[in-house]
Amino acid sequence: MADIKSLEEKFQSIVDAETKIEPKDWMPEAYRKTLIRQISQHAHSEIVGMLPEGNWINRAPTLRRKVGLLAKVQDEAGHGLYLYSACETLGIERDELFDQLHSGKAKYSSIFNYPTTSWADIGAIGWLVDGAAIMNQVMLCRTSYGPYARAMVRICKEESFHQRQGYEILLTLSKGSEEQRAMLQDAVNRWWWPSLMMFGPTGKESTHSAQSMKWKIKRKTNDELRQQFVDISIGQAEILGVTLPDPDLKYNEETGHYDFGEIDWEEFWNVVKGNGPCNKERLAARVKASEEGQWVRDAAMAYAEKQAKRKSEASKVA
Ligand code: BYC
Repeated sequence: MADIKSLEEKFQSIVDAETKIEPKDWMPEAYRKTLIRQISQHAHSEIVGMLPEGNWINRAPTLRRKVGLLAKVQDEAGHGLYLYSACETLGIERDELFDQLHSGKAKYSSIFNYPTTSWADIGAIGWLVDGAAIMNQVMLCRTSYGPYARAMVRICKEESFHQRQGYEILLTLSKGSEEQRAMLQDAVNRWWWPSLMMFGPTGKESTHSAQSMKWKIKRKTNDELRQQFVDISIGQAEILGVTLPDPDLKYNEETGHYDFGEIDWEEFWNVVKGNGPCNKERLAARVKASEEGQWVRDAAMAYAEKQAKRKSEASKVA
């Protein structure tokens, strides 16, 4: 027992000194579990996050828009793969992670359970959803676990391209016809609140925050990041000529930040628990893709085994 305590103290001093923790280093079991939970949820979010946008690839209004959207969705698949790889360094198999997603045991970001009903939604996802994601993920480039921090550096670079492609779609709509401006406003009205929910629960409801901050897995609280996101979005909304759907949004001279209205936490928890508008559809799509792709994985495994066998036979002969 005393040994564990001294190992934990040493671990904390390494974290406090801003030295990265690497896969083979000793780490508290709870640190490992927290990371597996967070990194796998993040990976699942990237993979499920391809679905709402994938819905618009063959309906993009121009070839340029289609190419941009295809590249973005492809990047998201890549992000999922870097994150699953980072997660595997903590001693869990990818199949187990997939099983957790497909059985509904693992969470993924609430935001991907909302439908994309118009082209403006693709712009709003880029501006607000990727904007919120970057706000949260920039701090993760400095997270204490080395493989996660390194994966996040590349992810953040790509996310900023995503955010700009979305904002540019909206900027174009903002200069368009009356119908296009109405479509833009409608998308912002629907995506604003769910984007604020992406940052997670407030205050003490955020059960993991205190420990994750101590371990420097998280560097800022959900509320700090949400506030930063609100502050930065106001000027961007003005440029687009849209209003944000919150009558309580007001600059507070004392705090130097924008006050905003109460988030509908009942809606948030409902979506997190699987009862959002698209939860069932999203999971069913992932399960179907996994089942239909089984033969590809089987063929790849059979090929790898054949190659390994040939190599070992060749080395016996030599
Ligand atoms: N949705 O103690 P808390 C993207 C859960 S992908 C669902 O604050 P934590 C993108 C939380 O898991 C964006 N569940 O937790 C991709 C916990 O439940 P469990 C995803 C949520 O982990 C494609 C409970 O609530 N980004 O960028 O300290 C296209 C208590 O919460 C949510 C990441 O995953 C939610 N929104 O903080 C476009 C970033 N929020 O696990 C864009 C990495 C909370 O105890 N993750 N919960 O059952 C994080 O930074 C943190 O995990 C969070 C939550 C800030 C999300």
